[in-house]
Amino acid sequence: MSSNTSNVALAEWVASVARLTEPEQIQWCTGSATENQQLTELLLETGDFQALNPDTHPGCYLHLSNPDDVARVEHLTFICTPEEQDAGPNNNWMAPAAAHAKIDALYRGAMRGRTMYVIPYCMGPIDSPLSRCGVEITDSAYVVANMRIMTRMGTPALARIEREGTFVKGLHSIGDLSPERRFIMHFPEELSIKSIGSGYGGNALLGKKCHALRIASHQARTEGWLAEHMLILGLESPAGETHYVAAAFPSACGKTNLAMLIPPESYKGWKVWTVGDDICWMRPGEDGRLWAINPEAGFFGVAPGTSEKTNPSALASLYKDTIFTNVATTDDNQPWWEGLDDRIPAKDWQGRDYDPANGPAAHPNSRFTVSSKSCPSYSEMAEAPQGVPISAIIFGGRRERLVPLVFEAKSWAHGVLVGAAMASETTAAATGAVGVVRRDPMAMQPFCGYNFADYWAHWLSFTEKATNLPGIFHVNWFRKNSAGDFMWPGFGDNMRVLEWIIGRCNGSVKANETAIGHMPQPNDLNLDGLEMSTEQLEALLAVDKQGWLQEMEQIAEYLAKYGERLPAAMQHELNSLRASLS
Ligand code: GTP
Ligand code: SPV
Ligand code: MN
Repeated sequence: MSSNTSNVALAEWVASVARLTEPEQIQWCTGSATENQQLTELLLETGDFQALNPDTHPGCYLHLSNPDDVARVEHLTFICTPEEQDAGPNNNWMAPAAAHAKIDALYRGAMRGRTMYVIPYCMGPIDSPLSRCGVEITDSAYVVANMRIMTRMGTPALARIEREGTFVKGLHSIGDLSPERRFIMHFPEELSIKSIGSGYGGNALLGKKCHALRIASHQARTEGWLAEHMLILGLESPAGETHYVAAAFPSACGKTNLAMLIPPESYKGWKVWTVGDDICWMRPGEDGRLWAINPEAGFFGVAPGTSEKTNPSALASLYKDTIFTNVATTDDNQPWWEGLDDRIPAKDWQGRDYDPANGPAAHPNSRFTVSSKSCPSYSEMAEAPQGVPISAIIFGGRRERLVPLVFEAKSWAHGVLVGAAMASETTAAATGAVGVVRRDPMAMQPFCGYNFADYWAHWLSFTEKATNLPGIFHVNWFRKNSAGDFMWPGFGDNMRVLEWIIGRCNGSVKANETAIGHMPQPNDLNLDGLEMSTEQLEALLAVDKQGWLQEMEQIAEYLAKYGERLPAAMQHELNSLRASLS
């Protein structure tokens, strides 16, 4: 065993997991091309992969998951801290000893007849001081194939682990895929994760939500940085100046799309560069600014709605070396999903002949896994060890009503309240009802590895940690009119809002002072080439004081759940907002 690594803790952990799960063999992953080739052949043999049309989509494969295993499972996700209060009202909690006992019983013999893969990985550029390493043990070859795209996986990561001596331990088994025996457990104090019973996305690719958000948020708090559910983009102006922006929207609310935005035709010379589409790790630099890296190396993006019109850069990335999960296929075996184009699919996401009576052809949470380097807007800065300096932080959600197109927080503390007060209609990214408004502070409700009250206190503490903090903004692309249509065109046209935001950051545009924050006056937004009536725009920028007062009551009620632990500054911000509204 010890011949595979000089790190004794790693060798011992792998040996102990093997004793518990009893795999037929153990394979240490190097990340090499040969290894990936062999893995792909195996996945094709077992039927876990179907090759897609090699002429149109070389190196692309389709994976159809168990129909009971199609999204994250928040009710089966636990934070296991010694004290329940440390997990907070925002998390399901289990005592560590009870959690280990419960899940270890399910792991006993779970890998019999299977290969146990040991995947060393690095979250973030391999030579960045902001990056962190982990090792995932899994019995799913599909997980290995995805982790190879989503992280820096293999020999260089193992070398870093052996140099540094620390790593996050992630144990994953698909178990019997039964939702009754499915758990996603996190032990922040032990820097470890145990997941069983699901092979899907955030449940199984442990580097992503489990490590880079739940465990990392805990590490970030103790070490003075932030681990956030945010995209990172670079906005280059015609003058060649680039501003970096981080934005937190809940799952399936537009991060991948905004990160790859293509400006409207009237925006000659403007360009958006993609640094990341889902996760952002930020820490104060010596210059007092926040510097951010994308800990991931690939995109695990929502397929439905991705088209030449909405997100051409994403689409252009998907013609080679992509894993598609739960999409439909056309009669010539190309991947297909709702919103792609008007072709009629031949097979649905369960491999059945397509019949509209069975619902959408592609599962609403169907996804593509692709290297970020395949994206035409890929930013070389995604490899920069020091990260990129953040000029603005944007929060946003899906809100049919009330919440205007954009507003700017009056201060960092006000911005923290704006983030904490976020709400959004639920989506197919997690199991459960879709379209229900729920509180999703900083888009982290499913992902914060500790008590939100302590998390907000941590956010508030950045005024003491950094002297040049980014501005904080809130956007809503999803307002609807009485006919149920989106009032804002969204997608590429979101550039118009980004321009205003950058203008605010460098002091070149003015703003209206309103009760909820700073807002553009209608003619501050560049609407060249857009057909939009003055009434429509005014409606998008209106502040409905009565509606906001009601919203404040709901926010107050929500925050009250955190009791004594809620930072006093949050209550203070809330009180002053209410005062300005009445
Ligand atoms: P996760 O990967 O789950 O974290 O999702 P995400 O936040 O990256 O969301 P994504 O960009 O994949 O968008 C999800 C859905 O929202 C897709 O179906 C998009 O087409 C749609 N969407 C994205 N941006 C906009 C927008 O500006 N307006 C409208 N109306 N829809 C949008
Ligand atoms: C999300 O749900 O926010 C995702 C997809 O990015 S998953 O990796 O499944 O969490
Ligand atoms: Mn996400």
